[in-house]
Amino acid sequence: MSATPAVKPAPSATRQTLSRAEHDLMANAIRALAMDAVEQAKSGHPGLPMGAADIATVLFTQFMKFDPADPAWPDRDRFVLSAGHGSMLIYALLHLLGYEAMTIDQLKRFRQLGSITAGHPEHGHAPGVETTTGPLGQGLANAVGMAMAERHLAAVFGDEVVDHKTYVLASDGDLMEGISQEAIALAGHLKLSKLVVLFDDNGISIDGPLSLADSVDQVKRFEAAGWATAHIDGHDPAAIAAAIANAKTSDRPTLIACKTKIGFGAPTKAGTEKCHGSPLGADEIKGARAALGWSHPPFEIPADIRAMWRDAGARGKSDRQDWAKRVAALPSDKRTEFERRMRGEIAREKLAGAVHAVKRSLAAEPKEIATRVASENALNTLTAAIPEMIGGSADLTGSNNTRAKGMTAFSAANPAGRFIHYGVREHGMAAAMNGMALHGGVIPYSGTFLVFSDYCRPSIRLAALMGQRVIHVMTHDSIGLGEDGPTHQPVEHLAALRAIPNLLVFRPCDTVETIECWDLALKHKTGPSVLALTRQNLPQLRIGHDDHNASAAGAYEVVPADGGLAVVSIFASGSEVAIAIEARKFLRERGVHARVVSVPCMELFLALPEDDRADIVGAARVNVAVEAAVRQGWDAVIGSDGLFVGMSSFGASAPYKDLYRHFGITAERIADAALTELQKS
Ligand SMILES: Cc1ncc(C[n+]2csc(CCOP(=O)(O)OP(=O)(O)O)c2C)c(N)n1
Repeated sequence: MSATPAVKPAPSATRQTLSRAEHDLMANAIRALAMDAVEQAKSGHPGLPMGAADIATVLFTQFMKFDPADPAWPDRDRFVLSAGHGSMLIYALLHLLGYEAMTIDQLKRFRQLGSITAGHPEHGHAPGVETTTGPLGQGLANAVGMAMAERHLAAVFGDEVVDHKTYVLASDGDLMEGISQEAIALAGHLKLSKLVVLFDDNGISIDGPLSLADSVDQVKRFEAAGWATAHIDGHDPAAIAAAIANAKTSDRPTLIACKTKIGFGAPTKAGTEKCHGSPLGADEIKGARAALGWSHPPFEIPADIRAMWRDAGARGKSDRQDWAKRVAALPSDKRTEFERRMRGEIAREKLAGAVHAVKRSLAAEPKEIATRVASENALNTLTAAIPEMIGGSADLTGSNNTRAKGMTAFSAANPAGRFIHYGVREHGMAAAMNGMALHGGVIPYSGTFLVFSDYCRPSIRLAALMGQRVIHVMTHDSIGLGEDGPTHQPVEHLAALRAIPNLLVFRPCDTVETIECWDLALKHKTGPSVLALTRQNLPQLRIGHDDHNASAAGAYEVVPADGGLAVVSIFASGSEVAIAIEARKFLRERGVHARVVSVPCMELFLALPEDDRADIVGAARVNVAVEAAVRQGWDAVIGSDGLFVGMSSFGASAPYKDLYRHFGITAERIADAALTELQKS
């Protein structure tokens, strides 16, 4: 054990003291429910819950602060089952502890359509499930974000109302995933002392013994990242309790490597990959019941064991009531602000005021700047009005313009800081942001280059699946970034992001659309957003003040056809809107009337009622779409017979104007393509 000296006494007043026999009965209840539910579902993972039952029993009976009567209590401790395949562990716990929604019937319907006991824990299904886990490593990285949010809010509102721990149960697979390195390095650097990772060190994965593929000394790895560590027998309740009690006094995050036997109790399969991910089978279950001394029928928990679990579930009630009194005793403006932030409700008038102010100044003084700079300008006003916005960047801060005026860096010494230097860790950043959003009280936004959305993608997908408001600022959004070349030039990324359900992908065309898109992203409470922004300067296309958010429709006519009905409609996003307007001029010189439709957000456009969409698309003889990216997705706007001017290969290294010419994304080319098509029809 290399934990640091105590800084605070470990609270023990509310601890449940159990004899070894009582502990075993409680842990075996988890084991029995796990093997029975997996057997009934004919699918699932009994090994982890059976192996980690002792750890979970100690944690929940002696340490976790929670109240089943109020699963969303803001000051509860968070428990993240990062190894989501072991979902029956958390479902069994929630049931036994008395979470009302987690009935025995739900356990009987494990992994069935419409049950809250999904194959892997899904946030929003069962109260008590803090985050959606399953993709290994994500839960651990989410937990880092939760612990960061806790530190920040404690610094802002005081630790009398924000003071909780984040516990993670992580498996070998979690720790083998690369994302874990980013997460633990960040947590160690930030000295997130209220984060405790319980490592289910069972040495088994799907293929067999870990020795097939891994020989990392995890304890040393965490130590190298600045963590306190301990190595214990994960079936010894006293050792588990001592290690957690010690972790609670650490000034650093703690890893507790718990040596366990996967499938503990299964007579022939325990300790092997055979119990990782399939039902044990009737004979093995019979043997396990005998070995564990559990003679009760499937899904039956004897009243005395249930009562012990319910006692554990009742422990937190008085803590919650005391906390509610402390919140009530806050000065009323602080309390109102705390409660508003924890509800995730933006102060609408303040947001409207900020957007109005930015638009007014743009109307007074139009600007020809890159949308990344327009975003920085917007952030200077928005972050002043919306204190829950927590920015950050995976390095590259000066390039993606995400640090607003006056934002200090978040650090161990300054947890009130609102700008997070994530380091070169896009994967860990995006996952931590999900954890922050799930924690509540903050709205995280990030910065990196659009091409590196690939490194954030797994977490963006999970944010979309969980319906979490996280906002990714992704700049250098096309070949328009120029000389850095094709490694840095996104081509397929807009299409790939647009393919993720419940994600809004914004690509504003100028300063005005940029503030409008920020407004929409902040109001999109039920999912993530990406703002794709340029490196190169763009003209301001919207002149004059208008409080109406034109971008909210996803697409709108930015320049109408003059002198008659449009025979050509040109649709474009971002930097290509100005080029489309130029093409319209060429066409007019040739006597062809064209209109230009800006498409800052395809998802919002596609969500409109059909008639509204038809109005925006119009009835021109030729539809052309222009975007410095691949065509995929645009057919939904222009039809499969529409023309597309964009990219069909990777980019190249050159000054950006040369690249636009080289790849034919020019006003002349758009006009020529439209004219050729008109001649055909
Ligand atoms: C990113 C990711 N890759 C692969 C999987 C599929 N998978 C589920 S569990 C697992 C490994 C199991 O080993 P371990 O994490 O040690 O869990 P245990 O066997 O101890 O239950 C894998 C590869 C996954 N869930 N997530």
